[in-house]
Amino acid sequence: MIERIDINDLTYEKFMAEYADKKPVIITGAMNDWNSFNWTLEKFGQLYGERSVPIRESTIDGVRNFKKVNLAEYINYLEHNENNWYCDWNFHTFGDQDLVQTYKPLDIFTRETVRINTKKQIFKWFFLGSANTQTPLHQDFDNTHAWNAVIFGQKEWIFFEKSDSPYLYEGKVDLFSDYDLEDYPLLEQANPMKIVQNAGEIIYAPRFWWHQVRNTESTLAVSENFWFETELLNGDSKF
Ligand SMILES: O=C(O)CCC(=O)C(=O)O
Repeated sequence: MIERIDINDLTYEKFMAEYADKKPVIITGAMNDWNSFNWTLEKFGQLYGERSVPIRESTIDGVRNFKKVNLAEYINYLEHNENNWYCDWNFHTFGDQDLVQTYKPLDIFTRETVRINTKKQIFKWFFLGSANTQTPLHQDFDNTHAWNAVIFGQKEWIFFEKSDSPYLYEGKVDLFSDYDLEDYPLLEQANPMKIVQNAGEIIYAPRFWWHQVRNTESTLAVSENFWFETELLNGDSKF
C-alpha cells in the first residue's frame, strides 16, 4: 500500500528513514503557498500560451516521437484529444527557466540531492494532458528519483518494485489497456501497487521503481528528477 502523509508530519529524518530509496509516498498539504496552487487550465494558457512546447502521443512508440506546438494551440486541441497527444515539457532545457518560480521544491527533495548531471542537464518538467493521456510503463532514466506534484486534475499510478522486473516485459505492456493475460502470463507474478493522486498532492517515485501513469481528467503536474548525493559518492548511479 502507498501511504499518504501530511507535510507537517514528515520530518527530513522520517523521509530519509522510511521512504527515500525505499518506497513511494504521497505528501499532502505541501503546495498551498506555491504560485501555481490555484491555477486552472485557462490560467495556465493565459500565462504561458505563447510558449513553444513538445507534445507526443501516449503510446509506447509515441515517447520517441515529439513535435513542437504552441501551448495555446495544444490547450485548444485538448478538448478533442483523440490521439492522446501529451505535453511532456522539459521546460528547463527548453529555455523556460522562469517557470521554476511557479513552485517550491520541498526540502526533502533538495537537501543532500543533486539535480544536474555531468552534461549540465537539469530535469524539470511540466506534464499537461487530457483524460487518458499517459506514460508507458518505465523506470526513470539514469537511475533518478522523481517527485511529481499535481496542480490541477488527477493521476492514476501503477508501481512495481524493481524485483518485479522479470515479469514486466521490459515495459512493453500497456497496463491501462484491455490486454489479454494470455499474452502476458508473467504479469500474474508481479505485485502492482495502485494509487490515485489528486490536485495538491506530491508523489515521490524512488529510483528503479517501475511505474505507468495516466491522467483521469485534464491534468497539469510539475516534476523534477534527482539523485541523492550519497549515490554519487558510492558510484551508485548513472550520473
Ligand atoms: O506525470 C506524468 O504523467 C508522468 C510522470 C512520470 O512517469 C515520470 O516522470 O517518469
